[in-house]
Amino acid sequence: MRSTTTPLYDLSQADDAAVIVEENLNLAVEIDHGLSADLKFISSKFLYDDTGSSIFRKIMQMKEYYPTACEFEILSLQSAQIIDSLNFGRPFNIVEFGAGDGIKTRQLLKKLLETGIDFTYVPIDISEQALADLQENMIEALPELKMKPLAGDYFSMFHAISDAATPNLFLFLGSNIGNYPAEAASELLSSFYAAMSSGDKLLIGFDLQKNPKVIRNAYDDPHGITKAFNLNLLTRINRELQANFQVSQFDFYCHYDPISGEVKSYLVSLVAQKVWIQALGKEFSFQQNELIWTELSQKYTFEQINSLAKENGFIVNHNFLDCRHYFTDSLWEK
Ligand code: AVI
Repeated sequence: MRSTTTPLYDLSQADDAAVIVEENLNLAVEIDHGLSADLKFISSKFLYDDTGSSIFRKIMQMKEYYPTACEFEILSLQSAQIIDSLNFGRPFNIVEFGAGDGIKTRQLLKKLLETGIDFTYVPIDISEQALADLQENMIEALPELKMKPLAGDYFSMFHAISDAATPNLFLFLGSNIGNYPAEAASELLSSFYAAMSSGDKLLIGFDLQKNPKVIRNAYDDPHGITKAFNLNLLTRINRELQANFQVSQFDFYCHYDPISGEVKSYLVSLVAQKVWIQALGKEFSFQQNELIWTELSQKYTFEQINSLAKENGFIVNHNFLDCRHYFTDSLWEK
């Protein structure tokens, strides 16, 4: 029901909003923008609150969601070859963007420790909690690992790591790049490039185009886990922005287009409805069957990977592949 009290965030008076937790202000501004658009959207970065992160861990365990198993295989079976290709010849940093639970990365780190190479692991994540959990797990599994976790968003972390004296291997795994629309993906890659020194490397995960049914099943999963992952966005907005989305009045739809390589995920309004967001002091109308676009998961060809590297100034050293050739961890050099 519509409330008559004042909104928590008057976005026209953004300076007065300084007391608001910055993260919630970002959420408020972006939700306002996305739900006011002709084709409504919510950025996929908001999928990862604590509940969303835990649902995502379940997604990664589903047999239909092959990217995790493929990348785990690459990092388990080919870590020696990856290490050989680094060739830094002196101590270096492994800087991981969006480290998550670090289970896949651990395979590479373990091998490096076994070979006695001197390196420091620098995981970067926006969530302090995720970093604390990661640190605890890593210390337990690899007690001798040198680790310097950094909490913050990628862009604000670049200055903290640009120490030209120590070579860096950047890790951007899990096909996270696929969640960025083309222009934003290029912008991120060029920021990586700018933060790197000549000879630094980037190991970046790309999900490859393959039989469309395999891709469709990974997202339109029969367990409803990906649906829950998407619906949780509405629960999050209800909680953090004091909204009254009736979650049961929304469904999930996703679609893979093998021509463009895009998986697009949506929430679907099952009925004509109005939703009040108290933090914005605004009501939003949804028509029956109206969509909210929630995520892009781009699938790539090798030609696209090579041109992305080239356009952003990188040289492709090697594409490490899983046995089914579903996924590649591509090693790039500045
Ligand atoms: C994190 N990211 C690469 C995943 C993907 O495949 O786009 C997130 C995800 N969404 C639904 N399933 C998994």
